Amino acid sequence: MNLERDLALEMLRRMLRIRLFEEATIELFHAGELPAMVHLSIGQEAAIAGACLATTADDYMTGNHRSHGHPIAKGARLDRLMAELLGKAGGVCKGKGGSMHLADFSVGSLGESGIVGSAIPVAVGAGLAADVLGNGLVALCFFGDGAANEGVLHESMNLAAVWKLPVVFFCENNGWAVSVRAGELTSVEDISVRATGYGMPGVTVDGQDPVATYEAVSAAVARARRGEGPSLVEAKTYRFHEHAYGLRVKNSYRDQSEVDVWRQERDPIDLFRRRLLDEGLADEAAVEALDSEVRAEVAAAVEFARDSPYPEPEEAYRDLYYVEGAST
Ligand SMILES: Cc1ncc(C[n+]2csc(CCOP(=O)(O)OP(=O)(O)O)c2C)c(N)n1
Repeated sequence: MNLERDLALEMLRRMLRIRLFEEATIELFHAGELPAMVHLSIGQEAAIAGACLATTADDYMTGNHRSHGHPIAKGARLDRLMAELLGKAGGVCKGKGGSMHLADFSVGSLGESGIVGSAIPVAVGAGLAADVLGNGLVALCFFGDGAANEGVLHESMNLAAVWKLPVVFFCENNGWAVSVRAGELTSVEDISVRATGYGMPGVTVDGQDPVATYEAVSAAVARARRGEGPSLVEAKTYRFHEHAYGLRVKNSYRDQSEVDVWRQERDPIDLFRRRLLDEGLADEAAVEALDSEVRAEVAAAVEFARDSPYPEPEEAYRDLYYVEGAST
């Protein structure tokens, strides 16, 4: 692909936003300001940024417990996301969702979820809505290799294929489900081959390359918009931190040398920065300026989150699903 400078810089910007936003959450965690553990996407930024940039801000998107990268890459405001992590009223969900339950409808982000696999049928529902409304929108559905073994994914892929719904199933295969290696739980090497069983195209790409995920998702989005139905894209990637930062799972399940190789040789941001410089798409000054811009954006987001008040106690009773007269 002949990479254009603007798109390339936007890919780098969104990857940096995820990386620096999440590094700030680590600091907040250690300072005792973050009330819970967080599942970090550090290491997986290229997969997410490339996929989201292949959609428009109106297209729908659902995610999972590894939850910050998806709305960030979809274009959500960092300040309101950070406020949500701190449980503040200025957060995208008024401080009532927290890290694992981010949603920002203004950029098509329908929600993340701590229940593994639970947002997958939501994406299919969004695809059905787009089909019925004829609005031309597509639903991008993120899930992990662990979720790929949940029955709900298979039911969802089948239904989306039968009804030719505009859904892009996107598997972030980071090789591990908490402490279990993907190969111990999954019957195939490439999860994308499962697409054949549902009569849809499936492809595996390098998840450390945002251009690879952008191209694969662009093709899937184009097919979906033509009314030809869903696709499955698998990105092989790696999470650099423990399953959840602050959970203190013993890291003995994977060799430190494995982590070191990915961090040192397969860091998506390092690789892409080098590519931009090598291909003359940006010079050192442009790359450094982008880094400073995103650092300032993240610092402002932390300040906004700190300054935002906690929600009033009555907020706990608002935004609930309640049916008048239903038995309890
Ligand atoms: C239905 C359900 N089962 C189990 C869990 C516990 N759990 C949380 S994350 C996770 C692993 C998910 O692995 P994967 O889908 O590969 O995503 P990753 O964490 O690697 O990004 C499990 C089993 C859960 N939250 N929900």
